[in-house]
Amino acid sequence: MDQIVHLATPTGSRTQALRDRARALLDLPFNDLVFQAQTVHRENFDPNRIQRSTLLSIKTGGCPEDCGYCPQSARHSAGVENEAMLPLDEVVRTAQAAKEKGATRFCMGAAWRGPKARDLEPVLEMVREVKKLGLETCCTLGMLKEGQAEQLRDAGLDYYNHNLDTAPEFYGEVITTRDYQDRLDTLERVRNAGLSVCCGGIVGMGESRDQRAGLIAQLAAMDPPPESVPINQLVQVEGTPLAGTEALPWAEFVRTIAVARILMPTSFVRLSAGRTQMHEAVQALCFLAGANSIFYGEKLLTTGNPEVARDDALFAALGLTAA
Ligand code: SAM
Ligand code: DTB
Ligand code: SF4
Repeated sequence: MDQIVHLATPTGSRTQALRDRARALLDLPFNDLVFQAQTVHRENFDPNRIQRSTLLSIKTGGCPEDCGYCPQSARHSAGVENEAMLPLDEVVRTAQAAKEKGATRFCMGAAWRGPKARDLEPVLEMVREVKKLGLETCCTLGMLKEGQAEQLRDAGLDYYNHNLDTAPEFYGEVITTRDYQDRLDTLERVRNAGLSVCCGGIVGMGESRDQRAGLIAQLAAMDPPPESVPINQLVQVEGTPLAGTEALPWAEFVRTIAVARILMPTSFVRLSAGRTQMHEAVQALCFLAGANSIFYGEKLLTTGNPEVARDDALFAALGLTAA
C-alpha cells in the first residue's frame, strides 16, 4: 500500500515557527530581503530562466461557491455568464497555439465546486490530448473526491492546482462555502496520487502582513512543499465583494514573493494574476526576488493578462529566457 502523506495542520508548531520566520523576513529592510531571496534563488535555479504556463478556462462561470474575489461565482454580479464546457477540439487548438508561442505547461480551469463523475470524463480526454502535444498538463477543477486524482493522473495529468488562497484565520472573511480543511484534504489526495502540486494564494484582499506570513507558512509547511507556488495579486472585478479593497503597495507584493522564495527554495514561485495592473519594473523586481514562472498568454481565466509581444519584449529587456 502507498504510504499516506499527511500535510501539516494549520496550527502545528512547525507551521507556527515558519510563520514567525516569514513574518521576520517580511519585516526586513527591502534590500536585505530581496538580496537574501536572490541568493537563495541562485543556489537552486538559473536566475535568468522563467517557466511559462498558459491558462484556459474550459468551463466558465455559474459557480455555486462564494469566493469573494472571483468573477465566476453565480452569487456575484460580475457579468461573467455561465457557459457550457468547451469542446475538445477547441481546447487542443488553444493548447497547440500556446505551445507554438513558447509555453511549456497548459492549465485547464473549471468554475466548479468540484467535478461530478460525468464532468470529469471530458476533462480526462482533454488531458490525454494536450499531453500528446508534448506539453505539461495542469488542471484546476475545485475539490476532488476519492479516486478522482488517480483518474486524472492515469490520463496523463502532471500538476493539479488548488490554492489555499490566504491565512487560515482570514479565510472565513473571503469564502464561506468550503473551509480550509476541505482544501487541505484535496491537496492531500493530489499528493497521495503522485501528482505534482500547484498551490498558492492571493494577496491584496485586505489581509494584514502577518496574514501574508500565515499564508506562506502554510504553503511551506506542506511536506513536501508544492512544486509550483502561484502568488496572485487580487484582480479587482466590479461586482465581486472584494472590488474596492485598498490596493496592496507594490513593495509588499515583492516582499511576499521574496519570502515565498526563501521558505520554499526549490519550488517554482509564479508571479501570477495581477501583472496587467503591475508596472514592468515591479515585475522585474519580482524576478529579482525569486519569481521564476508566469502565466503567459493574453487571458487568465476571465480577466486579461499582458500581451505575448509585451512579455517577449520584457524578457528581452531583462535578458530572460524561457525555461
Ligand atoms: N474553481 C476552482 C477552484 O476554486 O479551486 C478552480 C478555478 S479558481 C478560479 C482558481 C484560483 O484562481 C482561485 O483559487 C484563486 O486563487 C484564483 N483567482 C480567482 N479569481 C481571482 C482574482 N480575481 N484575482 C486573483 N486570483 C484569482
Ligand atoms: C492561480 O493561482 N491563478 C490562476 C490559476 N491559478 C488558475 C487564476 C487567476 C484567475 C484570475 C481571475 C480570472 O481571470 O478570472
Ligand atoms: Fe468557483 Fe473557483 Fe471562483 Fe471559487 S474561485 S467561485 S470555486 S470558480
